Amino acid sequence: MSRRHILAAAPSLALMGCSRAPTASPVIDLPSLKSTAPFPVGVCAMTGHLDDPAWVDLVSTHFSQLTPEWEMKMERLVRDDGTLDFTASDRLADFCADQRMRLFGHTLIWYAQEHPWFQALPEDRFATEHDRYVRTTVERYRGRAVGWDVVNEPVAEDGNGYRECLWSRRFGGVDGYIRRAFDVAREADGEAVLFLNDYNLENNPTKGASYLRLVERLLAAGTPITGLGTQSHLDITIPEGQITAFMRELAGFGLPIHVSELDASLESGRRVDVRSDATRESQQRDRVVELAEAFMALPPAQRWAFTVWGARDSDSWMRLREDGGGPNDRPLLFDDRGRPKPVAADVAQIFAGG
Ligand code: 9MR
Repeated sequence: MSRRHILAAAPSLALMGCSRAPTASPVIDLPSLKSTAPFPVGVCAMTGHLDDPAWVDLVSTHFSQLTPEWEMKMERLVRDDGTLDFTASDRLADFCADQRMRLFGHTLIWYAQEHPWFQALPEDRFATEHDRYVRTTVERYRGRAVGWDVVNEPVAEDGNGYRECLWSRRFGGVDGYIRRAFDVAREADGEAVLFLNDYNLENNPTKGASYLRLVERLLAAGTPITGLGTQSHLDITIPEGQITAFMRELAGFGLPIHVSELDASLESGRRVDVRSDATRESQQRDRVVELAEAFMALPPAQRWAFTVWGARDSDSWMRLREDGGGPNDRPLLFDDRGRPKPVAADVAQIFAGG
């Protein structure tokens, strides 16, 4: 157990002493994360969550920013005839307004969402329709969405090079399609912070380096990237120091940084995993603590937001994954019943500057 674990666990042990008998999971008296942190604390959400009063209560207590987990993606917005359907994303935007939460737009152009309607377009309409999609979506939420993941996940899975996709093929490679999406988004909203977002940047140093090189090149060419998103689906087995090292390099651009999708699976996806539950939980806490500390160590102006990819463990996309994750995974800060886990107390303490 690290020093941080012992400190963060202390209040819960004190509280346990007040109850009549120790229970299986100690009660943690978690302060409101959003009130504790000197930056917005985000969570992802789907419209289904809005009808769950326990989720609404938890989210309104602890979170000050919301990323639509699915409903603002191309696969949801674009109908078969190419028209756009904003009913679900509007509901999430309205929820944010009611709750006084910031709305974060996710995501405009993504290799994984090559909508069939776009695939079928004749070449001479492609650029116009691409621009129309980006412009219409960004303009709709202008003044409401504080930022956008303009391009998501451009770096190749193994970190060597960049993904080829519908967008890169039509717009002259990775630099071309990213530049185009950012230019249109900037024209559509002069205020929103525009992010290039990717994952495994801390987990895989090769991928982190490719991302940094891409950002450097795009900025040098005048691309209006004004924020850097690191998803942080953490691999809890990576060596200590790797997250910190990446965050320091990321900070070198001087741009706002968004930890945009934090979770930390306890499952490796391997057939045989001999780690005990206690070992996995300790690894998870250590890596999440390292990330939170590295984020806190950024210059205040660069701490744009710290977002977790789900409120309760039961809300996590990991539960549906077969290669890692799975039905027993517990990758988030709150358990299935919405009770804060020790890792949440660790994070709160770090955000409080302790
Ligand atoms: O968690 C999201 C899941 O519910 C969706 O089915 C999936 C496809 O739209 O996307 C998941 O979120 C991904 C995010 O948008 C981009 N980074 C990786 C996330 C997990 O796959």
